Amino acid sequence: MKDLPKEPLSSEITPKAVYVNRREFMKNGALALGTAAATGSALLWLGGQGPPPDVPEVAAASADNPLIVAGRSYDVPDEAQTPNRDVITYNNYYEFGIDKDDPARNAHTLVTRPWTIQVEGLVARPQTIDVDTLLNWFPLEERVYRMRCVEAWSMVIPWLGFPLASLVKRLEPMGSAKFIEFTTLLNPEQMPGQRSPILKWPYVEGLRLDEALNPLAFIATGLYGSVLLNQSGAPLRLVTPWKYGFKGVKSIVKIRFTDEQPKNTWAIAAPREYGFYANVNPEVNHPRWSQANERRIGEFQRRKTLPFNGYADEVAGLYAGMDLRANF
Ligand SMILES: Nc1nc2c(c(=O)[nH]1)N[C@H]1C(S)=C(S)[C@@H](COP(=O)(O)O)O[C@H]1N2
Ligand SMILES: [Mo]
Repeated sequence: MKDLPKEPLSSEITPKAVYVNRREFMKNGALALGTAAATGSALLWLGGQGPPPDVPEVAAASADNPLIVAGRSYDVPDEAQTPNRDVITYNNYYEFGIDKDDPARNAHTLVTRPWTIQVEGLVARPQTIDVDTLLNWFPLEERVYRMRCVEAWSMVIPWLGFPLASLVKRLEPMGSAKFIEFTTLLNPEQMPGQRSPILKWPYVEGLRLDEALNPLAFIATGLYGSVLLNQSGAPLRLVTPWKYGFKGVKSIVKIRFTDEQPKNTWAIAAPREYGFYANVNPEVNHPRWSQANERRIGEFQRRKTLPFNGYADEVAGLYAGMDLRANF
C-alpha cells in the first residue's frame, strides 16, 4: 500500500460515471424542479441554490421535550462528542444531494407523518406498523457511539433510540431467516436525488441476523436529546457503530427477513469498493484511499482508525474464522 491518499475528495466517493456527469445531473435536477413546481411543492434542488441550513438549538430535556430517556447504556467517555451543528449539517443522504450540506438544506421536503414500516419475508406475521405504534413499544435510551464513514471522516454522536434486537424479537422472524434487509422510502417527489440515477433507488442495506441481534445494533429515533431531523434519517434509521456509516440506512419504510444475503446499495454501485459486511478495518484500504486513519470532525490531528471502530470486544466474535479481506 503506497501513497494512498488519506481521504478521498468528495468527487471520488460517487461512482465516477456519475460524477463525470454531474453537469448532466444538475440539468436533470433543474428539469425535475420544473416538475416539482408543477405539483406545487416548494422543492429546493441540489447544489447550493437553497438558503443556508436553519440549525435548531439543541433541545434540553424538559417538560416540552417529549423524549423520555431510560438511561445511557454506551459511552465514549474519553472522546468529545461532535457538536450538534456538525452532526446535523454535515451529512450523507444522497436522496437529497451529494454534497455534505445538501441534506440539511433539502431534506425539509421529506414528510415523516404519517409513516409506516412494512414487515415482510420470513416472519411469523407480515404486517404494516404505524411508526408511532412502533415507537411506543420500546423505552428510549441514549447511546454515545463513534461513527466512521467509509470516506475516512468520523464523529461521536449521542443517539436516542432502542436496540435493534428488541425490534427483531418483537417481529418474530422464522428460524429460516438468516438476514434482515432495510429499505429507505422511495419517493422522488419528496427526495429530489431519486430523480437521478446516482444510486439504485430505493437505498437498501442489510445485516446478518446475528449481527442484528448484537446488543450494539441500534435503531435511532433521535440525537442530542431531540427527535431526528430529516437529514439524519427521520423518523428512524439504523446505527451499527462497528461498521462504516453507509450501513446506517435512513428513513426506513420496510424490513424484510430473508435467507439470502441482501444486495446493499453501495455494493451494487461499486462492488470492488464496497461490500456487504463493511466492518471498519484499518488494515483493509479502500482501493482509492487509506483506511488506516480518519479525520474526526472538529479535530485537527488525524486519528488512528480502530479495528471494528473500537468495538472489537463486542463484535469480533461474530466474524471468527472469516477472511475479513475477502468479506470487506
Ligand atoms: N437512505 C440513505 N441512507 C444513508 C445514506 C444515503 O445516502 N441514503 N448515506 C449513508 C452514509 S454513506 C453515511 S456515512 C451515513 C451518514 O449519516 P449521518 O448523515 O447521519 O452522519 O448515512 C448512511 N445512510
Ligand atoms: Mo458514509
